[in-house]
Amino acid sequence: MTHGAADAMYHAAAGFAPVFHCGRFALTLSKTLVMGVVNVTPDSFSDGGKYLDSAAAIAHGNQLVKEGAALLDVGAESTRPGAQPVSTTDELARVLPVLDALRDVGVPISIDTSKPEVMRAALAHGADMINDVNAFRAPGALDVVAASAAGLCVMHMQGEPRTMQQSPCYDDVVAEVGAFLAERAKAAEAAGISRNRLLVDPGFGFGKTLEHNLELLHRLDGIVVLGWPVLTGLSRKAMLGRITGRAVHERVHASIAAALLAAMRGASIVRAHDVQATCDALAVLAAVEAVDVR
Ligand code: HH2
Repeated sequence: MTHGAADAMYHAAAGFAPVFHCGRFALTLSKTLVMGVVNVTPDSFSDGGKYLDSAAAIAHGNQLVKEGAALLDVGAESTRPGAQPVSTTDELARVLPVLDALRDVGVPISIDTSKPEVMRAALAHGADMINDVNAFRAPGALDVVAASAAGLCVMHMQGEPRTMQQSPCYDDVVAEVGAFLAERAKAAEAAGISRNRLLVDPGFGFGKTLEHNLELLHRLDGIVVLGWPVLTGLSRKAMLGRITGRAVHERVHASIAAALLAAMRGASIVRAHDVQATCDALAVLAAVEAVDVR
């Protein structure tokens, strides 16, 4: 499906407005936006240790906004396969100074966390969005976010990060991921969160083999058709390493290709480490999609 076709589908879907409300912001999703990644971690698969120091993380966040990021996603716990959990105290000590310093950078600040205590503190410090790779399944998570005006990203993961890549298994990966996302998005709506505050994400690499990831990307329209705007995170991921044979820092070109494919299949937001390159590629796509061929 083309990006334009996906837009048309968004408009056609009953009750769906292509505007994402997150905290202080309302983002129009008429073209694919880039969410820049700020990992305040020692062990992220993509850039672990580079931005553990808050000053480096803050400088990086500012740089990503200059490069064109329409949102920033600040995370303090790696979710890479085999990652060890981080305590609430450590996660807060990493996240809050960076959030405080980046809050007025001019774009929504998303916090990548699965812990309700971290969500609560981040929202009190002015976070505009919570991105939860565990889809707000922790007890109390939905209630914490429902009490705010924040946006939510509900992501699919089979299993948990420590073990999720050991034996991922699906009969129909698109149908199963889609059913899970619809169930979690409806749970959020039942908790009082309006539809225009929700994004769904198939969770590339989270409990999926290369074949599962490729099928999800190939058939992304099967997730878009659910009616919630779709966020995808393919940047620098192992699946791109498997395809190209490249190490993690040599996956920029593959990441751009994957982001473009996701955008062309209807992704509204792409989560990316290489923001400027991703924005350039999406600008070319938007220019081509804007051609009026009557
Ligand atoms: N991927 C990662 C982390 N958070 N959130 C969403 N919604 N979708 C994703 O695909 C996603 C995510 C993993 O990437 P990264 O943050 O670079 O690595 P790590 O988890 O090792 O910090």
